[in-house]
Amino acid sequence: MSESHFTVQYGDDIAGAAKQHARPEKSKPFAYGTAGFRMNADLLDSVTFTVGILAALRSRKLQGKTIGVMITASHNPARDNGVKIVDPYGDMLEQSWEKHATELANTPTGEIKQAYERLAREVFKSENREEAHVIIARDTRPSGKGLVKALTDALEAMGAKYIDYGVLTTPILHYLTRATNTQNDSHPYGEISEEGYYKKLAAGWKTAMQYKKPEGSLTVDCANGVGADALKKFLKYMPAEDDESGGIKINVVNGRTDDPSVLNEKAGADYVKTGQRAPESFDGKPFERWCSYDGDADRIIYYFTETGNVFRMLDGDRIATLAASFIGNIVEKAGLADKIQIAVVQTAYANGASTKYIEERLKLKVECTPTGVKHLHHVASRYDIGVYFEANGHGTVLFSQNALRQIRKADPQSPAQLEALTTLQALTEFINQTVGDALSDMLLVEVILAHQSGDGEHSIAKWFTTYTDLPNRLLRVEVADKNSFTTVPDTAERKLQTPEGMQGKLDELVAKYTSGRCFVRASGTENAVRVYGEAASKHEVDNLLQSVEVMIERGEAANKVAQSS
Ligand code: 16G
Ligand code: MG
Repeated sequence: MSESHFTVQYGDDIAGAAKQHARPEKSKPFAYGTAGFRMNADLLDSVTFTVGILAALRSRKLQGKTIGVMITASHNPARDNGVKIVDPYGDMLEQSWEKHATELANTPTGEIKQAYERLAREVFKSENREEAHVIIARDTRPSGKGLVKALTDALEAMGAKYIDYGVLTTPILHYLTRATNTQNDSHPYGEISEEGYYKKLAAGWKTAMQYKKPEGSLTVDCANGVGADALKKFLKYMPAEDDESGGIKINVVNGRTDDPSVLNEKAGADYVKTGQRAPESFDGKPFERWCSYDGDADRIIYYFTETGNVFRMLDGDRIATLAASFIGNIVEKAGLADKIQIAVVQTAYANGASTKYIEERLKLKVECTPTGVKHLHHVASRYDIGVYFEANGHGTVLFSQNALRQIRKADPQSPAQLEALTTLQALTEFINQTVGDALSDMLLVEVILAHQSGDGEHSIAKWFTTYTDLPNRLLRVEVADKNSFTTVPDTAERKLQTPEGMQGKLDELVAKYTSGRCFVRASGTENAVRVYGEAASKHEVDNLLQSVEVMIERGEAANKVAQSS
């Protein structure tokens, strides 16, 4: 730590303000995890206060750029809440700052001022009198309002300027953060308002759909969360349902945001994905398109039933393959294939069949990263076009400056090339460049399906039959200490380092199964480990996962004996 002796500005009132948001004495250590702090809302007041301190500090460190703070616990039950920081271009807080967030959150209330000053010295290196700017939004949880108060009390004590945007989806807050910070650039990201976001998405949609009419209707399960409010507002900017160019009928279900107790209850992307089942209120006729958002609308899962009531789900892997194949195709049609490199970024949870399809059929590069949007986003941003999705439905498509330039300056040589370029340009407009976004991803899927419809077969059924998933299962195993499960660096969580010897045993087990694959990692959000497995048949995968569970439980039992003797 630097021992510089410059005067640390601001924060004089921080000690007094902190007392109003005291850290509970006996609380467990808090950690800024995969997606910020998330826990029972009753424990979050002091944590959110410290996030306010850090957000102001981060803004000053970045010459007064605007930092976003989102208060949400996504798909968790209504009693939980969470808080996370958004960096100026709309991506997640830079990883090296996560430890600062954790440290401040764990500082006893009486020592906050000293901790702030120590941290300011460490990160600023010299005196800093920048103005700090922060914008705030929250989801529909009842605890959100009180947490915003904790946050703004800290911002006021830090002398930061802030705007509280009230209830918004997570991706809209990310959008606003980037729009605010790029307003004076040659290509501003968009108007700095919630309406600006809806207008940008609707304009892109209209351009992409100018010659198309989607087949049938789409029904959206909004998990009784903030996505419902956003979607209803957004629909006012869309072409009329019966408009021949781009008109679409969108029904909203599970859109009750007036009753917090129903948030994420038997509904939403997580409910559908983890249970591989339809949400409450589902009454889809065969081949009708449905999708589910999660509680803060940054995840999406599609599904439909086939005749005979067979439930078919299209998860993040399917959206990634659909998007990569469509975008690859129009990039080629637009004559840009040799100027724009496309890659797909997945995690180890991606079904092996999707990876094989992308590599062998689409002939695109696949990268695998650890779990968590920030990791995928980071890698995807290295490519001209980076398609990234987690199987659970988090994801988006990123376009680099080079890709945008190539698309802008391309000179179409035929009507087909013009159409491909126009569609590509429209995608760059409405696909959220900051983070996965259920609303924008939904438009992406709908545009693609509309472009692929028309030969008599239902476009969603055709999408489903592109490849066949390998049978797979995900298990959650409770362990005494999930931190005793660590993975080898740079293996994207696919190999265990500890407990010692466990990976060897796992490899031996997996080798016994046809097309077997299995990995174990500690959850970043719960005190448990997750076991994911695939094999050629359902019977084999069930058998494999059962053996792995027994192996982990034996390890735990042996550990217990060793500790008590
Ligand atoms: C968080 C992550 C999500 C990840 C999940 C894994 C964000 C915005 N969210 O919800 O991407 O898939 O954690 O949870 O990054 P796990 O570590 O408990 O398996
Ligand atoms: Mg979410």
